Amino acid sequence: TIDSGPDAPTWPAEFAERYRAAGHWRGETFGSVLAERAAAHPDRIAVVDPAPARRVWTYRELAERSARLAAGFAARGIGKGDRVVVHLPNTGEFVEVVFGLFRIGALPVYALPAHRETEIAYFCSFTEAVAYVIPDRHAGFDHRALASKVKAATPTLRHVFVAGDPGEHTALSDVPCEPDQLPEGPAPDDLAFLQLSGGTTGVPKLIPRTHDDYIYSLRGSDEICGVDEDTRFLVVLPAGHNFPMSSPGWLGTLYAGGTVVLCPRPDPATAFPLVEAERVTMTGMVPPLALLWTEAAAETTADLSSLRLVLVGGAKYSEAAARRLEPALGCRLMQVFGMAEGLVNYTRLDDDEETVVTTQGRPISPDDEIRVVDDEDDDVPDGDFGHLLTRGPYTIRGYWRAPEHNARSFTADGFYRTGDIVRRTPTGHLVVEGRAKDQINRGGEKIAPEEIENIILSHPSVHDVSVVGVADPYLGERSLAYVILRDGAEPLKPPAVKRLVRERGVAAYKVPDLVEFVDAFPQTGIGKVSKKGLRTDATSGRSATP
Ligand code: J2J
Repeated sequence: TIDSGPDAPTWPAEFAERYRAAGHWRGETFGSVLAERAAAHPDRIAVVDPAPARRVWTYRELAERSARLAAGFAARGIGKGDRVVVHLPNTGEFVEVVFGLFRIGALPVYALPAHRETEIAYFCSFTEAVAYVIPDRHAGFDHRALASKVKAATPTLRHVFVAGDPGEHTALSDVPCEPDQLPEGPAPDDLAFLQLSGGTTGVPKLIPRTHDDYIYSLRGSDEICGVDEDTRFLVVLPAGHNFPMSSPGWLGTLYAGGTVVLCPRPDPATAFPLVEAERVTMTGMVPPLALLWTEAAAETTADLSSLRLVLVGGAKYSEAAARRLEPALGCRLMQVFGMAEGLVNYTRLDDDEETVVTTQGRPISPDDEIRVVDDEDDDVPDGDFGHLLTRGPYTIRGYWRAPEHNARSFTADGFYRTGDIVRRTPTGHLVVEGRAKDQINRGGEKIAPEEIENIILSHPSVHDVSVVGVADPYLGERSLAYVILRDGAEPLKPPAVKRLVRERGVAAYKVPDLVEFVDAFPQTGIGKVSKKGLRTDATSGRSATP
């Protein structure tokens, strides 16, 4: 193969030196952190997996079990820098497996439970993954059959490890072995894993995070949220998502020596009894879920009095909904505006109520650089809105193996173009006003319209298509596909368009909620489809076919 340079741009030496000198990057790795915690408090409970039968991992057990897995992975030829797609639900195996991979410097690639064949095949082939880790069945879906197909299509993929009944693959329980000859672990500035971007393009981009940078974001998040060894954090969102992983999330909780409780499903009927039984103190969720929890709290008989703090983020949380959360749940609210690329903003525990309900917080780090600019990249006057650009000690300098995309998504001096439109208050808090990127934020789940448009375009009756977000009182936005049929083509019905997307094997949340057939899209001056025009059209009360 041709050497096409490094997999991703990283921080220039003078920035790395500055971040080390400031004490942000402390030379820790996930392997060293777990070993230290296990030595300091071996018998404290690290992880609780409550369903179907309650299982617990002490810090000693988590360290021992992940070391045995690391040895087993190494014995199967998996080594430093190798990519492993991890597609597990919120179970103890997820935590063991990623710490096993961290220990040998192999890179987890975090798939979400909703992902299906199209996404998984792409992650495996694009990352040249050597292994894929799955449950046997989850939420009515048999992951082994999907794995067989993907394995047959991906030459690099040598192993499929299954938590549960392996079928034709390898049981995860057969992997562990004696960890007496573990290879040397990764360096602190090595990559730790690849996180998925929300995406604006036909396929999601991969986000390379290092031990140094991610651990700094955990330490900063822990400090802001007051996470310590008494924290019991409930993971209600999928554990592979950046928010429940790091803001402060399960990794932040483990960093602080607290207890992580894995919630199999996010609904109040599942989560509330767990809050009571495990005396959960903290959790994080997206706005639609926060609405559900707020409403359900009035009716529940579960004792939620252990809850101290609920973080809400991932999509815009309305001020009205934010005002109702604290009284309903009897705990503090913190808004969080973060991104898997890096920058995370939190309101603070000592912010007044107005700030907590009307802003999306301020950055973790004094070294997070924030610019709010116009279309020409010139700074707007303080307090005006504009595009948010950011650079800092835990914000990537480029996506993994995506040089052309990087040239567009980063400025020449290394600022990440978030695609968010924000305004900065005099206290430095950010208010998210909108979005310039072509993305739909469906209750925190991100959809790249281009990905869905490409699928719909493959239908012979379709001349053109544009997928846009439309306002939705519960989800914030849902997706609408405007379809222009070919002249004289066989007519299509909305369900057929939805089926086409579903049957392509993509996450269910990407299937258009609405489909409308039109003769033409609104045009802009330069003749391109105006997504903004479409959005206004769709939200102005014109009916769309559900
Ligand atoms: C409005 N938009 C928001 C908010 C994210 C913590 C919290 C969230 C994420 C996340 C994360 C928003 N109000 N409060 O990784 O660590 C939108 C923005 C942003 C994009 C990032 C974390 N919080 N958003 O949501 O990588 O558009 O990360 O750029 O999934 O979500 O999406 P993602």
